[in-house]
Amino acid sequence: MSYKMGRVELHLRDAIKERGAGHLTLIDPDSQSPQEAGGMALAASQGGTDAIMVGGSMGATGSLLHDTVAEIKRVTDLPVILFPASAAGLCENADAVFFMSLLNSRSPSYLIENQVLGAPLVLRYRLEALPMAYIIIEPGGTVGYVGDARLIPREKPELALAYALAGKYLGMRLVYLEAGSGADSPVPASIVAQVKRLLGDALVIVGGGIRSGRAAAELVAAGADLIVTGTAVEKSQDVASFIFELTSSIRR
Ligand code: 1GP
Repeated sequence: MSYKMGRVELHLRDAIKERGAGHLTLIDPDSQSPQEAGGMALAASQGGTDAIMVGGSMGATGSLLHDTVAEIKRVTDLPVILFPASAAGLCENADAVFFMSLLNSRSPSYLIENQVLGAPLVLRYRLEALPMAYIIIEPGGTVGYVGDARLIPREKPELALAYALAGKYLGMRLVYLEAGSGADSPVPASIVAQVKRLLGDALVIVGGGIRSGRAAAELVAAGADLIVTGTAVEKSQDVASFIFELTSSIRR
């Protein structure tokens, strides 16, 4: 039995089919006020981003999470996809959730326990669940530490490939290759290329340390379907122009 695609996944797949690749803007509720988050989301939508991801390794929970999502929904029509660090990263006013397992974690907590705690909430909140393999590659940053990941060495694409394939055989239609927020350099293009070649129609999401249109374009040329940027958006003085630089360099 496979789990059916919903509206948000179809929206992402349509964007990729039409334009070759998509862009996701990551907003961490812990980094600014809900009003500022709304301003970033509005500017990101003007720059052509395809959806807003909301989450963070620490502190992205409770009323701060809820109010951040509410403010983003108030100012844009873009889908809001939760990117939770645990079951506490769920809230009922988002559209969807990356329902993910951190496949190279040592901890049952990130492999399955939070998913078990979160699943009844996903159902109750009527969130669309996007089944995703989450794989952390060196350096991994905060999420690598918090998620107790056995980081994949950058020069070992075959290890990333084995994890991605395991995710595919488990029924996950998305795979997220993560270098860690603020990483010095993104996931190597050679890893992205090998994973995409083997995974075919699974969506390959790449994030961590992507700071320019050029870096994003290189990853898309290698096979990335969706590019995630968080830190560089937070630091940008002109979010709409920066997102436009990213989206125009990854699109056909
Ligand atoms: C983190 O991959 C995301 O989970 C985004 O990373 O903050 O480096 O853009 P950045």
